[in-house]
Amino acid sequence: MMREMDAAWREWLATNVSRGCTPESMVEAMVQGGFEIDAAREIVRRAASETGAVAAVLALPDDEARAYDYDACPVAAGNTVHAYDRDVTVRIRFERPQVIAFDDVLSGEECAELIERARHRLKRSTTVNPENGSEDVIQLRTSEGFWFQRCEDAFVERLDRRISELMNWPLEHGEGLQILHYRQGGEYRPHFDYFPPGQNGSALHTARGGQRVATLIVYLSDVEGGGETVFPDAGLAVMARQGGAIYFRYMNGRRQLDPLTLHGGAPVTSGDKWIMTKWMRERPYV
Ligand code: PD2
Ligand code: ZN
Repeated sequence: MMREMDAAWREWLATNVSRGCTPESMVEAMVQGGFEIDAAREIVRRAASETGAVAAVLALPDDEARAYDYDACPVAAGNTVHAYDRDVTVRIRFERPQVIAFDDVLSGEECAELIERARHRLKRSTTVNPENGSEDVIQLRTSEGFWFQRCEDAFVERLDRRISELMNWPLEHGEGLQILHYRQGGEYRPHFDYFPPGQNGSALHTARGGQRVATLIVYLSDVEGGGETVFPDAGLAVMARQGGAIYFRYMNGRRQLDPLTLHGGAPVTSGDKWIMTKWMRERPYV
């Protein structure tokens, strides 16, 4: 029997459309995956021609979208969360998708120190190529980044420990903190932070630590114009505010992945934007 679109293929298509893959390469991959060539051409043509292509491809039928089980979020309940050496204020909790906005995760001095440490060590950001797992520079992600080693010194260790307690996920499951800088015009088009299952490239990245389960984006600067973190399918936007952060969780206890966590960094229209990202894995990241 010929293959038909399911949630995994929709997600694959959305990721590839958003990354700007050529229609021919997507059709070819789909044919290799068992689709009839005319069906594959029509699916790709429709996906690529629609405005807001990513959202359109991901618009799952209601019952499929509901299939993600929103089990209990590990982040502690309450108006403030005690995280290692700091009390962090909770601003907003959103249940579907699971998103939490915080104030004062970092002090102004800590934000400034991180920016100063990273400023001279930035490199153009890359994106995982879902076909082969390589790290590619693409137009859909126009920022520069720098990775710290986990707990590389006392300052970084304090932040790693605070963030681990805030996310209520083991320190050892965290990737090193990443600093990102966007200049005016910089953006990060909508994507998933998890590695799309069933894609060749994903296996390479999940070999160490397994799947990503949750993200914390900390804003190191205010942004004069634009630069909000957007969840297009949830109709949610979070403005960057120095020291504040946004948490979102996309893998539940059943290892399902939540497509509503599609998110992006809107274009910076004025000034620049600095963030720090922590990605947590399902297993120790060693
Ligand atoms: O800069 C952002 O707001 C942003 C948006 C989406 C960062 C990331 N994703 C990321 O680092 O994954
Ligand atoms: Zn992201």
